[in-house]
Amino acid sequence: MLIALFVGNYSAHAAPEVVHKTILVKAGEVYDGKGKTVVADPDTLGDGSQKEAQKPIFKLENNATLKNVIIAAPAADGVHVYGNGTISNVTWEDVGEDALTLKEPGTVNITGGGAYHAYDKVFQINAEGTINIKNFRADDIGKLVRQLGGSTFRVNMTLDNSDISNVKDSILRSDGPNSKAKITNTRYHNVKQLFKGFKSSNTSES
Ligand code: ADA
Ligand code: CA
Ligand code: CA
Repeated sequence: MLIALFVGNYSAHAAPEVVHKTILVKAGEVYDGKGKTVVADPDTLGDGSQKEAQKPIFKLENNATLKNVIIAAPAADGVHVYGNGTISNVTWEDVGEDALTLKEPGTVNITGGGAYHAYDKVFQINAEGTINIKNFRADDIGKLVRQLGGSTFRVNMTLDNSDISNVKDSILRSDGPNSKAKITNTRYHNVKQLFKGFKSSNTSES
């Protein structure tokens, strides 16, 4: 009886699913990975190195949700978000070029999950908007959030109730005088800088 149940349902150690073509999550839809692990096909999406112009494993249209997924190596260009997005319980075990990019203006809410071993950036913000990160864990990264270098569109970054360790550069980084950053209730270990490139009056930590 027990054996029959395991054969039917037990998938905690299943081989990762290799994604050959970007998975599109359409506007307003939910992709629930139910705990599965995915990796990119390095030949079609990207090898997860620091080479630019790799393809994402997931592309989220406006108001889409991605949840309960583990992204392992190679992770290519991770997740691209076009507009608002909800990311819940997604873990990047070994971040690729970066983990997630905001490609069009919107608000991204990232709750739970974590990101590990990012040579440079975890969350890349290439459009005006807000990124709220909560109950997150990150370790061995360059930066947790990076507003596109040299850009001055307005970005609002918040980080709450998280645990961040071994950060080579900074947790939240911008070059934009209009962007804001707020960290609350968060533990750090071996973090070089909390904020970089903001007007100091636009940052707060408590
Ligand atoms: C770098 C690069 C940008 C863009 C970005 C990204 O900042 O200079 O052109 O490719 O990475 O989205 O990964
Ligand atoms: Ca990049
Ligand atoms: Ca990228």
